[in-house]
Amino acid sequence: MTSLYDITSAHHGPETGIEFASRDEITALQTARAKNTLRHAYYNVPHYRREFDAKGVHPDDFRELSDLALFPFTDKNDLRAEYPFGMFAVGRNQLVRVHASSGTTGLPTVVGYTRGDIETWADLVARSLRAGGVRPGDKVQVAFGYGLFTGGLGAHYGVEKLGATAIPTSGGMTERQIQIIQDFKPDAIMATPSYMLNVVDQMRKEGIDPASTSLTHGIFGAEPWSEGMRRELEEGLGIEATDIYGLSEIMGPGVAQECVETKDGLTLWEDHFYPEIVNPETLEPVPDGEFGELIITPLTKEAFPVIRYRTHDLTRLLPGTARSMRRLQRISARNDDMIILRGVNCFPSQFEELITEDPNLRPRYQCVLERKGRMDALRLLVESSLDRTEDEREQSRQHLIRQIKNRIGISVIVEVHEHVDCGEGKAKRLVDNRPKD
Ligand code: DLL
Repeated sequence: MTSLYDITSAHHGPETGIEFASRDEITALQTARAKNTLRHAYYNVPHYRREFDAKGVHPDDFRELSDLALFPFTDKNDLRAEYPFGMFAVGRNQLVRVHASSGTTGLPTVVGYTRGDIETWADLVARSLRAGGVRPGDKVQVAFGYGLFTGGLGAHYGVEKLGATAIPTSGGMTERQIQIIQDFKPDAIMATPSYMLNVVDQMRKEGIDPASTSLTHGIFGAEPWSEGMRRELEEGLGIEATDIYGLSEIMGPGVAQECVETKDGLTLWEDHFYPEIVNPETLEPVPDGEFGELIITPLTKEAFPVIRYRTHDLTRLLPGTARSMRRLQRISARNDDMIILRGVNCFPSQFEELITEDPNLRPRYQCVLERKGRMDALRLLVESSLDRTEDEREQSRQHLIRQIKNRIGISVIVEVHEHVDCGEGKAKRLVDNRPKD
């Protein structure tokens, strides 16, 4: 069966082909594919038929990319309302896989893939791996969780598609991960950055120098991380570390990937995804270069087309560098993670940069929101580096309080602990213990 979206025969080799296409070529491809996607959603998903009709728009109203702004957004709640399979645009006999994302509250969102979708996904992860410096023939340890989460299986198919060897360790069981690294000698590893930090620390505990392993490349993502964390992982492991982005509702990992030669943000694979940045309050599109919420319309999805999906991820669009497609600045925050403390807005990731500046501290941390009397208070739990004295910890604690006050503008309670548990998959950075009223 040929794909619904076989509009070009663009090939995906480096230096040539679509990754280096001109803006005009990309725009033409996006326009044709967006039109198909709008039609596909309207004629095959009752939710979109209803929403477009209610808004008085029809796929024929779409002529150029800016017309996409006429169409309604899709949010997680729309997907939940159709739980589990109501948003699928193809019959069950065409569906070869489902994944689900748990989210923080409520029902999971369920996503589906045709054979064609799985092929496209594998292609894009293979392309991402190549951009991150992985080559055919390399061994790649996949330490993202395998299961309903898209990380493990999504990465796995991409590794195989690239012609590399997948080592599917999945997440967790850190001692076994380390044994496999020692024995199988992988060239690259894929994991959440916070989990990779666990692996590094465990190696040190076992007396293994993390820089002595066979690893040369790390592809990290699925959660926000900072330049400080990149330094920590690159220097600790002696590797090149790049950032991979994606979300299950759009596909999974491989929507955007940082190029190893520039490490300047993530190239968004624009032949398959159309990005917009909107003001998170007004939802009006803002120009490239301005910060806001990322909206994505996938352009080639068969089983699960979504229109203008609200990612809630905050970033901005930058011009292409290593590739001609536009880049996303590193995603350091989600608008639903925003902490408003006595009128000052901040995000957990802002603390990470400050924490990584202090060699006595590890970027393993958690923000706990509490109510003290009538006031909200923020307690920041941070882990200390191995073998630090009481004095060193106390100095670091006081220094961090001052830095947060000076650079972010809020007063927080800081506690330095020997161990802070943030989980083994995506790190849980924010715990809200305020009474619900
Ligand atoms: O996390 C897919 C993925 C797996 C991406 C492995 C990269 C690697 P979800 O579980 O649906 O999918 O979560 C998606 O995670 O909206 C972001 O808030 C966050 N996220 C993903 N990648 C990054 C990243 C996968 N590189 C949500 N930087 C997204 C910051 C990220 N946040």
